[in-house]
Amino acid sequence: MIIDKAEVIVTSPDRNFVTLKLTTDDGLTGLGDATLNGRELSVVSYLADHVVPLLLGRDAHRIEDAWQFLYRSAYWRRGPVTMAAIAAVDMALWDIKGKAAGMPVYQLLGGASRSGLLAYGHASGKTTEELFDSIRSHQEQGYRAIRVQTGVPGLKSIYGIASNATFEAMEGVRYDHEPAQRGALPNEEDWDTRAYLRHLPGVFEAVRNEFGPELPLLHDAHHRLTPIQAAKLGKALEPYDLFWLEDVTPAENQEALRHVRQHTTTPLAIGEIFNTVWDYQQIIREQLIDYVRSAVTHTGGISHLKKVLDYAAQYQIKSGMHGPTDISPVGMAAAMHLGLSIHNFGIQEYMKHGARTDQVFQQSFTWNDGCLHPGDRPGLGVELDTDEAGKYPYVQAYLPYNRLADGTVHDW
Ligand code: KDG
Ligand code: MG
Repeated sequence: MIIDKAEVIVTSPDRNFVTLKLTTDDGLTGLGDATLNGRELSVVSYLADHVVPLLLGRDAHRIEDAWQFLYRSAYWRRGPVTMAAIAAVDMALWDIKGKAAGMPVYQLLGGASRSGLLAYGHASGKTTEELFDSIRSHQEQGYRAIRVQTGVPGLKSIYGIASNATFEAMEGVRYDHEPAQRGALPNEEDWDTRAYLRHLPGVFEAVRNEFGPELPLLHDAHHRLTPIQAAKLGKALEPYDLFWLEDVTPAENQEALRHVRQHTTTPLAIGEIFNTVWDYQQIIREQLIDYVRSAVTHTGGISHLKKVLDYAAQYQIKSGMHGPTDISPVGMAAAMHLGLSIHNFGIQEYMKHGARTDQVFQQSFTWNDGCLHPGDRPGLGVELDTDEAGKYPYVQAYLPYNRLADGTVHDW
């Protein structure tokens, strides 16, 4: 089973996606997601210019060997671009192996450890009333776990709050998701940590009063706090029994989590911007987190993220794989196969893709009673309609960034 074709496909149905498609000499195809939100074309070049020539003629069965070869032979290790490129190759090879075996990938990973994957969605509102409506609407769509993001009085526009899209292609469409806004420059948003810390506990109190004690609630602080601010927030939210508090501090300083941990029993989740097991080494060993947030797409694929999660399992740390809309349906399928098979599954993030995206990527997953299942088609269960994909060329897009009132750039 020799790889004799490798194509890098860029499409922008509702947003930009980068997909690697491998074809073997016996006609099997495999897909891998290489989407890096706001920096997509750097991965396209990494794959097309440097990886595709190395793949042609290789044995498609040798997944681990391909991974080690791409990681070690580059000499320059780690980093989001490298690891997204390797992830795409890894996913595509698992997809091919599944098709060759006539089995869904989760069977190759050891079989199902559960019947479905509890998933959480993103509710948000500028005001408490809007937030309640958004929570109710998510419950109507079947979600049984909800991330809560709220506006903060005095701040115009902050991470995670739905608004009406301004770019032409999605005029009037409400998004609760992760907009790399189409345009030549990133949007500027504002931030004030003290205002946020004053406001947030009251919002969670109101949500608990309205929706009761059972509903799992999550919140994402999106890297914006110092360790002591994060500790204060974790403590203040303890009465509202969060499922997790995510990305409280900028993730690159692993030691910061030790300070947070010493002060609060609110469960902590981190890792959506991590790329390898090395980023987790200390926080897993010292049990400073409760959930691993990595996406298959950004952490070297199924093979590498499984190693991270197996390591985490020794410390009772569970998965909470990243699943915003910037993970393509291929990356989501990979997460579902991995999540279904491992023992230490925690929860899966799930934001629905747009209708055009669902036409480009034909998928086989199911959504029942708040749970995802990848389906039983051989491989990952996703096929790419290249004609549909071709209708939507790449559009330049950037994630927003933050400035404080005095003009200082702040974590977004
Ligand atoms: O591209 C950036 C998004 O993936 C990120 O902002 C999403 O924080 C995120 C989340 O928890 O889904
Ligand atoms: Mg996040």
